[in-house]
Amino acid sequence: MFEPNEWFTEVVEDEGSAFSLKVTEKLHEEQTPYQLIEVYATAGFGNLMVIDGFVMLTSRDNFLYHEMMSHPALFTHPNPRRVCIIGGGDCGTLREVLKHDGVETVVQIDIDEGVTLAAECFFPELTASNEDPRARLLFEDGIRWIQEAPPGSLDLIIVDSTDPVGPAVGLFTADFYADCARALDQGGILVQQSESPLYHMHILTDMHIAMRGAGFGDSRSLFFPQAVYPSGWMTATLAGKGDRALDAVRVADVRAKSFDTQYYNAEIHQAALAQPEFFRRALTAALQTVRTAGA
Ligand code: AG3
Repeated sequence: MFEPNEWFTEVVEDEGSAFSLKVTEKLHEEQTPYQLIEVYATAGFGNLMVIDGFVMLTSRDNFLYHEMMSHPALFTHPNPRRVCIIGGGDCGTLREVLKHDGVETVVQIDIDEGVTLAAECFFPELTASNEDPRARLLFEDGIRWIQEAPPGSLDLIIVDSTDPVGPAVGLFTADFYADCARALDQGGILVQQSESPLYHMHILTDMHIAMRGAGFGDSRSLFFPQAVYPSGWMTATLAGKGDRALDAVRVADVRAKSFDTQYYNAEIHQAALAQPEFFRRALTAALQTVRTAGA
């Protein structure tokens, strides 16, 4: 049973590490058909949402993740109009996407309506844009939705999921990326949360290999801090359909943007593209293996 003024801890057994937040109250607990959702009030980070024991977001620092999951891709694509978010039920990514005036439609497909209902209650600042007429919220299987999407019907697909365990496993597969590539128009971009470069290098290399194998011409990871996720360091990985390089940031448009951000700007975007040496080596070696095997 939960006692006030205890610590919520997410343990990463394999790495021998843990991250804790002091909690003052348990606000919500619900076992949905898909997962266990919990919400706590914390002493220093505002509200905390936890799914199946994993930290999803806090009021205090979710801006880092949600801005980096949305703006880099939106400011790389030359003219993103039709956007789809797979997962993202807390609506933080959706809010950032809707800040772009050029975006005409955003369909969000999260399998679990419980996440959005909890966000409406405990993170109302994230769901405040949900009534925007450009937004459509669906609660169904995002993998099937992408399979059924008309070819070339999207400019940007954002995969804002949990870790690759449970309902999200199918979102980290070559088959899913192939369906995304088909649903995207020429020049379309797929962006997916890709975990910690320090802890999950294998997830990152597998993801790049699978994205390229699915027909994406380029793939790039962006690095950013995220205090509340394992290791405190996070990545988002972009895959591009077509020839446009994914480091071609629309810098002038970022500088002229009509909305506020808390983290993202042109310098952050360009800096986030810089690859640490260990990452570059591991990725080069992994992609080399695939080329050799394919030759
Ligand atoms: N999506 C990323 C979850 C990864 C966190 N992993 C963990 N705590 N082990 C979160 C959804 C926010 N929109």
